Amino acid sequence: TNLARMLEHGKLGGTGKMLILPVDQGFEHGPARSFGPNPPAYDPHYHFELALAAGCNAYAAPLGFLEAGARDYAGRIPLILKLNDHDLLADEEDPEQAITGSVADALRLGACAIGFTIYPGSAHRNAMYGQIREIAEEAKSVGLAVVIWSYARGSALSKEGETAIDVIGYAAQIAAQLGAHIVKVKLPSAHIEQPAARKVYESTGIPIGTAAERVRHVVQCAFNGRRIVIFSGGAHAEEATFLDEIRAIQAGGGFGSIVGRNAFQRSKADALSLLGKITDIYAGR
Ligand code: FBP
Repeated sequence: TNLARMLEHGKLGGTGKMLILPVDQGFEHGPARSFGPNPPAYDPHYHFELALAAGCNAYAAPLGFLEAGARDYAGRIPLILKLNDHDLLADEEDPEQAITGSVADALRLGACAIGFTIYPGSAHRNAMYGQIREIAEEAKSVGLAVVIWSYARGSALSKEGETAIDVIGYAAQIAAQLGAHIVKVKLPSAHIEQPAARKVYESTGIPIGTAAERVRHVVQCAFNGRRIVIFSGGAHAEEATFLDEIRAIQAGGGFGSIVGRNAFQRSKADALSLLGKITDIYAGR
């Protein structure tokens, strides 16, 4: 029911596609880097208003931001409570996340889902897999949907490897196997990181030449479309470039996008215009 609430809400409601506003960057990247380009975004209420005005399916944020808007916005938009977070204050080759909220918090805030980041490729990945296994069991037992941010990074991977097609496909599979209803990954490049995988991609001719083909392959890796795969927006980009990525996700059978910086780092008018264009692409208009 909670998954349906998200799929039915907003301007994409009923299309099977999703557009989610995630605002955990204040924690993940720091407040000035995140909100400095558009200072009204320091205010947690700004993001609720933006998600509502854009007609997003859901708004995802850590505990503090959701609590700061709970009184004014409760029940107006499906919420995803991010239950773990990572900061950039210490330089580390193998990142891990701190648990920053609970399933009880998600219920208290009326959220539809919990969100959790894993870092396949980090030396700490197995601890994160164990944490989400336990948390997902608890979340599902009370009817909450599970959204996994599956971000490959860590000393096992090159920088290029973090978005390599084999690695993103693998990250999507791991999140699906960990029980995610919604899997969130980065848009993959044509790079292949692992030699063993390269052999298979080359010998079987898996089509990965275009961005749309790579999206299709990642969806295939997450149970052939039986799990919802959405793609992250990434750092602030030119509108034309960004919309080309959205068209590739749509053409490749992706389920939508989770767009943070490309939304709240623009003025509200520009963000609403961009999110409107994204919505039109996913709605097939
Ligand atoms: P963006 O659209 O801003 O990329 O947001 C998506 C997101 O997953 C955020 O939830 C998260 O804070 C951020 O990306 C992580 O990005 P990075 O790769 O820089 O850690």
